[in-house]
Amino acid sequence: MEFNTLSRLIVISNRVQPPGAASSGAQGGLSVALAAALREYTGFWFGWSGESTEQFTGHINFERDDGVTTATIDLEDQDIEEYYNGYANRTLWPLFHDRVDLAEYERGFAGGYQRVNERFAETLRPLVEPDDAIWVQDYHLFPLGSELRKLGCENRIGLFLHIPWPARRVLSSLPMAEELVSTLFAYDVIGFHTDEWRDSFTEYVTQQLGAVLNDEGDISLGGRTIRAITCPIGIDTKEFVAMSQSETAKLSYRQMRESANNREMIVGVDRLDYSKGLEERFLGYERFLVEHPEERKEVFLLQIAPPSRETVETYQNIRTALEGLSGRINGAYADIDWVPIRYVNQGYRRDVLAGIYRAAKIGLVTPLRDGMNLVAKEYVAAQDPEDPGVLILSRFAGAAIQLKDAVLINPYSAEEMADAIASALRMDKPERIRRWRLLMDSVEKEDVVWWRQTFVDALMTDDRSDDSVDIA
Ligand code: ADQ
Repeated sequence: MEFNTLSRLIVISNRVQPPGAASSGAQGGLSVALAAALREYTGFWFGWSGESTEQFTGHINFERDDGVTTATIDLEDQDIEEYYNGYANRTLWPLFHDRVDLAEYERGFAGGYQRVNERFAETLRPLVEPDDAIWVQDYHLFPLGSELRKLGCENRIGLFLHIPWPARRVLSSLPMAEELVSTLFAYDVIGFHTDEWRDSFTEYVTQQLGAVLNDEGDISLGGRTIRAITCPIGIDTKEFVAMSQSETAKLSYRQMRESANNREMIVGVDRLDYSKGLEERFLGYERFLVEHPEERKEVFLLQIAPPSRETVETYQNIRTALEGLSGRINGAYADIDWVPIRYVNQGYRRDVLAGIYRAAKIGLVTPLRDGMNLVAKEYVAAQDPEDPGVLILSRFAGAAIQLKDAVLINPYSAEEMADAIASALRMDKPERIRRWRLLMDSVEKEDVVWWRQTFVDALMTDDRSDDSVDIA
């Protein structure tokens, strides 16, 4: 069955941020990408406002901003604590990034997570029309599809997971993991950034839940059949390239180059998060300084890391650790006219960021585990085609699958990182241009518009037999 006309697209994510604010500060990759995707369709973007209320009322606040309609609800403090700070950020996020040691298992978190998903479903349900396609985003809302089905929603419903899917053994440490994952069979399509995450999901549901994988690649369990697809997210490349040529970007480029004082700049831009490998990055850079004393004053690292999830203790710990580490490295190697690491904890406008990327000889993107990583793509898009910089990228970022022509490294190895920095600094212009062209081809071809279209096409195409789509 083909659905040729899409009446409306309803996107649902944990947090809805006014798209107009996207240019102004530290937006997560998801909100930047969704605002761009939503401008193309009628429909709306539903989710939490980020505000708290004394008692949940289900009141929806509609707004129209920068071509996108948003519909937001406020949550109670207890919801925020258990669902967002708790289950999403202290249980699922660390677990799905292979940090079983940091994952906290509290029944209260799981209860709050379920309650908020029910609240989302009950509030949203009256707004859904029969022809709407519903696109749920990320790990905060795994049970939402199943809650909507319980309320009689027969629409096409898809889920996109922005973070990795963990190995079966890792996921098995989560209490009630099987029940949680079973609810995903309420969706029609589930999207992942890479084949690795998709295959890991398929392995879990077939080996652990007894789901059946058929010849077409669809997966059946309990009378429901779903399709798991690989659909890597991209950036709004055209917009980012235009932004990197804007007056603001040119000014920030000039200011950076002046303040660099003829030194080469290495740049890192990440939310302050343990998955981004910032400690390992600082240690790899220190190793470079130790092994190449002659280059010390020729280069510096600018690390931009705005704080995120500050109410969660592990995030406070990583901040303290990085302050200590950058302080120690600067204390050990700085001179009166040179500081090896400039470490700043602020968000910047995206056009300012574009100018900073362009001024950097090296983009250093070294997560220990990352669903995709949009910073790597932004760095590529911001480069001067005549004289581009070099992207050093962790093998453990989903982006490494598409960006094979970056200098790929193992971020756990300080030696490998030091060698990569040294070779990137020495790389001649023809080789930089050759690599950059290949990277840019990928960033241009598989951009955010392509991502949205690929997912929505898969969501709207139903070629399964009729009896398999019955709602269980
Ligand atoms: P994030 O973990 O937030 O996203 P990422 O993909 O790198 O990671 O996106 C971060 C975004 O925030 C980028 O657009 C970047 O420009 C912006 N940003 C970071 N620091 C900033 C600063 N100081 N000022 C302004 N902007 C800043 C999650 C997953 C990723 C996945 C995305 C999208 O963890 O793996 O790529 O969703 O699916």
